[in-house]
Amino acid sequence: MTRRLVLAAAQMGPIQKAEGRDVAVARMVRLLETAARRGAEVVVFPELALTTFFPRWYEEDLGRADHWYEHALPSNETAPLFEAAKRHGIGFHLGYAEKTPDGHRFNTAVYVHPNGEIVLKYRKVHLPGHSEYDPQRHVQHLEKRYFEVGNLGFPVVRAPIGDKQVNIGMLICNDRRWPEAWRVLGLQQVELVMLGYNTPSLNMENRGFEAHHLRVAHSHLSIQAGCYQNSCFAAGVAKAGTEDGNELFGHSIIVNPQGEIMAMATSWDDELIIADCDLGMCELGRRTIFDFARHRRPEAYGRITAQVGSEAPAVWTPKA
Ligand code: CDT
Repeated sequence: MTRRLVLAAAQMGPIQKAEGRDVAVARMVRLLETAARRGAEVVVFPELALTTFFPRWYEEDLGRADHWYEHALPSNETAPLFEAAKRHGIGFHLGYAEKTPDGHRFNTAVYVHPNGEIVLKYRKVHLPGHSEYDPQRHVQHLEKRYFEVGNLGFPVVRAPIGDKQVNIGMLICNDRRWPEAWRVLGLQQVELVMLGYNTPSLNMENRGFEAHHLRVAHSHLSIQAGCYQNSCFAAGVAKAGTEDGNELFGHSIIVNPQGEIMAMATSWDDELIIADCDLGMCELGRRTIFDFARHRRPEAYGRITAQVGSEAPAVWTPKA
């Protein structure tokens, strides 16, 4: 029997620093309602979808940043999203800043069943940027200040979406650039990777040239390779446009297990893209070129987990 999943990626336009969660949630409810009208069974929202991308703003005292975090889910402010999902019978993925009851801070994503239950939670592992104010940068990227490294690994769960069971996993933004993260999901037979991002159009490290047009290419390259090499679908969903003068590049995509882009956003605003995904497509790679059980050679991969930074290779010199 064909297992078809109608998958929606809800790109979001900018959210300004002064705008509250009510503005973001109202926009998300509209996107979710449109997704439901168009027959989607799940809708994927971006990383840190409820606020502006606040790690660009430095706060000396972490306590003064508390207002950027969710302390409970749902809350009064996010409840309308949960209610809309229930009303329309559609699951959703949400990225948000999490502050736990015992005071830990994570860059987190959840997949929520239409009944409001949290099916899967993931906390971002690869945190880019820096932890202290960097005077050399025009714009800060303080994820290492505001978040701890995720402590849940890369979980995959088999859970209902619409009327079928789907193997669901998640990555958050910078994670998409790390093949190790995709492979850990692939080793759990992931079929759908939900992936939100906020990526600036310019590399703000500002210590070397990076061609502007390659920023989007690298994002797509990473997601397409991850899907192909692990025989899965992904929804890569951006927060896009100009937040308080800082541009995020958008270009949200839905990708199939052949690494092909099935749908792509064309605006830098709130925009829904939808794809009809035949989950059976995950089988081809798994049975042939990426049949892990037959072809993987973990005995040769020791460095992947034994080492963090790269090491210089042995030097060859001619005998004569
Ligand atoms: N949010 C996030 O992870 N953004 C990064 C930007 C890195 S620039 C410090 C990304 O990899 O897209």
